[in-house]
Order: sequence, then C-alpha cells, then structure tokens
Amino acid sequence: MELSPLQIARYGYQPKLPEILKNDIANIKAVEGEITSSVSDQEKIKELFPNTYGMREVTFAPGVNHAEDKRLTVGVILSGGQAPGGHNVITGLFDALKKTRKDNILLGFKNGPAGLLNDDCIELTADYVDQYRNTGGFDIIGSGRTKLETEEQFEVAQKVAEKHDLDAVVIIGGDDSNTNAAVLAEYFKAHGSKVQVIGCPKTIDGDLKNDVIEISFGFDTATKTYSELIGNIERDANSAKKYWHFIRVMGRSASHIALECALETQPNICFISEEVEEKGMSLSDIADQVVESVVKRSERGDNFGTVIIPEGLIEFVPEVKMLIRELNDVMALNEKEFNALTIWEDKFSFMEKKLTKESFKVFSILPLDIEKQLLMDRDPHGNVQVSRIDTEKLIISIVEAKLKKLKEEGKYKGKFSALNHFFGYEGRCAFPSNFDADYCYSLGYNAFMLISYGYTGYLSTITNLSKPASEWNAGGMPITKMMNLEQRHGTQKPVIRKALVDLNGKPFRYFEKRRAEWAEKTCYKYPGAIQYYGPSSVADITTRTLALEKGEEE
Ligand code: FBP
Repeated sequence: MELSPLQIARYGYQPKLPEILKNDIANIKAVEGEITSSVSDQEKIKELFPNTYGMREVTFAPGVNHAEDKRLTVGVILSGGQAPGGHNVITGLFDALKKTRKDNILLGFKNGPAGLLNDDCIELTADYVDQYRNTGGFDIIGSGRTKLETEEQFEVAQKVAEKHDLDAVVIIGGDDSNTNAAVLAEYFKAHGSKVQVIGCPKTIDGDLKNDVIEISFGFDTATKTYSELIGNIERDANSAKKYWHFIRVMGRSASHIALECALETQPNICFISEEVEEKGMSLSDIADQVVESVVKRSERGDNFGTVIIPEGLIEFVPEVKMLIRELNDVMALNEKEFNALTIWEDKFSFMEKKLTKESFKVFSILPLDIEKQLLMDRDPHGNVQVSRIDTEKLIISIVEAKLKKLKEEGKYKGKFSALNHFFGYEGRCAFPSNFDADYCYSLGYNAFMLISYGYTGYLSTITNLSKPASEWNAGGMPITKMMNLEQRHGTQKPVIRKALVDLNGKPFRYFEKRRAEWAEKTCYKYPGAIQYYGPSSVADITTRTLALEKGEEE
C-alpha cells in the first residue's frame, strides 16, 4: 500500500493521555461515586437489568491499585457507522494491555457484533496495529450494525467468548451499540460468565452524551470536515453570487452536527430539527423561513445563500414524524406481506389500507422519490435510513413553488437557482483531529483500566474535555444510567436515550441570538481545513459546541 505524506507523519504522532493515565498502572486506584439510576422508567429498567442496574460511577485517581494481576484476553468490536478515531481506541487499548503484561492478548472481532456471533476474529499484533495509528476509518477490523437481541445470539456469544477464554469484550459504538453492550453485560453476569463488557462512546452524530459523556468521539473531526466544506461553498457563493446552496449534513436524529457547522460557518439559514418539532413547524413553515431570507437578500441584490439542513429534519416535522412512526410499525408488524410486494402501486395501496387517514394524506402528497425513500429497508435497529432521504431536494422544490407564486404576485423580483449537497460519508473516516486522536486513545487506554478493575456494563469516560488533555479525568459510567424504554419494531425496548439538541443550552442560544442577522446579511465564516500541526490554538481546538457548553466561550 502506498502511503500519503500525512499518513506517514501521523504514524509519528503520540496521542496525549490524561495525567492520571500516565501513571504506572500499579499507582492508579478506582474511586467509586454515587449509585446511579436510569434516566427514566427506573422500575422497568431495574427489572430488565437485575445484575447491572444501579452500579456506581467510577473515577480513577492516584493511589495503590488493588486489582488482581492476571493475564488478560480481551476482544474488541467496532460497531455501527464509522467515526474518526476508532483506530486509536484500539491502539490505546492495545498499548495499555501490552504495557501491563506482554502476554496479554487483544482479539479483534471482524465486521461488527456479527464477528462475535460468527467467531470471526484475528489476534491484533504490534505490527498490525501500528499501520492504523492516528488514521481514520474502521478498516482495522471492519464494522457492522448487527443487533444482539435474541437468546440464541447471546448463547452463541457466550460460547465464542468462552472458547477464546475472553476476560472482556470492548464494544466501540453509538447508542444502539452500547445498548447491545449493556444487554450483553447483563446476560453474561446472569449466566455466571466471567466476561466483562465495556463500551466506548462513538458516533459522529454527537447524540450519545450526558453530564459524564461530554461528547462522543468522531463528532469533532466530522464537524470540522463538514465545516471546512461548507465554508468553501460559502466563499464560492459569495464570489459567484448566483447560487443558493442547500446542504444536508449527517446526524441521524439529533441536529448537533448541523448546529456545530452553523456555529463554525454562520450560514444564512440552519434548521434545528428539535426546534422544528417543538414549534410544530410543517414542511411549508420550513420553506417559508427560506423564502423570507431569499426575498430579503434579493432586495439587497444578493441572489445567493447557504442553508444547512440536518438529515433527520424530516423525522421531526410533526406530521411526517407521525407518518414515519406508523410506517415503522406497519413494516415491522407486516414484514413478510410487505416484502412480498414488488410493484410500487401495490406498496402504495398497501399503505393506504394500513396507515391512518391523516398519515396517508401526508404520505400521498410527498414527491414520489421521497415516498419511495421512506419505504426503503429499515436498519437492524428499526430506524428509517434518513441518510438516504433527499430532504434538501424536497425543501428546494417547495421553496421554488412558493417563489414562483410570489413572482406572479409581483412580490419577488430576484433570481433563484438552487444547488444541493449532502455531506456525511466525507467526514466519517477523515484522519482524526488531534482532539479525537487524543480522546480516542485515552478512551481505549481507560477501557483497559475498567477491565482490570473488574467492571462490566460500563462506558469508558474521559471528562473535562474543553481543557488541555493533561487536565482530563478518566473513569467509568454504568450504561444503564442512560437507558429508558422506547418503541422499537412495534414493542417497548430498553435503549439508551439519544441526547438531542437542548433548546435552552448555550450552543443553541448563541445561534438563536445571531441567526436573524445571518439570514439577511452575508456573515460567512471560513474555518478552513483541520490542522494537525502548528500552534495549539489552531491544531488542538475542539468544537464550539463543547466550548459553549463548558462556558469557555459566551
Ligand atoms: P452511528 O450512529 O452508528 O454512529 O452512525 C451515524 C451515521 O453516520 C448517521 O449520521 C447516519 O444517518 C448513519 O450513520 C448512516 O449509516 P449507514 O451508511 O449505515 O446507513
């Protein structure tokens, strides 16, 4: 394989660890904190997780390590969508294992949780992992979205784990994957297995967070990558002065990515799905907001602009949300019957019979492409694959129709030429920023600490992230703390609650204060490309979201 100059340089980068983890492992003790409870549905979650509910939070501190000194075999799984830094979680875990005992073993299960079920794994050696240090992607062992949920799957997982004499499995994943981790930890404990399960908070979407998980890894690099591209488009728009760019960005449900990109680039419009839902905005209201900006800007002679659209937006428009919920249930409860339909007309009339009148009305007025996209396969967790729905095109078409009408009425004299973009996959495998490289390495290293102390059903936590890495803290949080019950595949399931954008939070309020000016004037900001070298004020900065949340900026 030919290597790029940056890849060669990044091999030489030594990720920064929190001061506490730089100590010899014999000099790190685990300090237990408060007993935890789930975010809601406490009684039910406690009943479902009798062995792993209500455990205490953990912080690592200087002191004598009383953990048993034994040889460890650990399995690692990358789960769900790629996020920059995943390789560093593995190198951090690998280095901690080997630093403690040369005969510790790390097995990589291939292509997600399916690797555990299929007993498909490789031993990760120094030569092998060295090729992946500080690089993007999950190709070191591959990833996948298989959900672990049936009794048979758990039995197989236990057999495979016992066959390899595993002491622990580390699952690197988002909310759904860490829900898997919690269920697996509970199963192993209930069945007398020694195998511990530790999760690491991954997802570019940034929606796996609470007071202890300040940010999931990958969010930093992905948003910087999208912001660079959006800034470049803004500069092009401001140079050519002839296009309105509609840019959809990833982030399945929550709008953290869209909001962060808006804070970085100051576009004319950015929609926040959570606000759309709270205000009960219809698709027409959304388009009206764009139209208002287009008209005002045209009066200033500016027939160009940028609009950021979170990919999950469509699911938050109340009437479409109700429709999607019904579609999910109809498709889950009538899976065989629905899958047997091959002709579009049959699918359409099937939905006419199964959906409520209100939802079918919404469904039937959507453009054909969007109708088809809404009926595509769900992911293994029962979610609509929003990355495949062209929401930006839908909004453009409604805006065009409204502007045409205004023109006919003599209320608009400008020109409107729209271009659409979707930024998602461009950011998921970028070289991790210094922040993500350091954070991920620390998460992996710290996962080893939790294993060596015998914890199971915990997420590896690194906190105080708006400060330099040397001031970060390390610890663990019981996964059940983040759980609640939600409707999945037509039934109530225990899952980690997604952290959506807080409309009272500082990042949203900062945006809210300024957006009227951005909608009318040209206030674009150009963040440029991620810097891996150079002054710390450029190369080590994290997101505006984290800085605002932590009160570092006002
Ligand atoms: P995770 O939640 O697994 O981290 O995935 C995030 C994400 O990138 C979403 O933003 C996006 O909707 C989805 O994955 C797309 O994944 P896929 O290509 O598997 O449909």
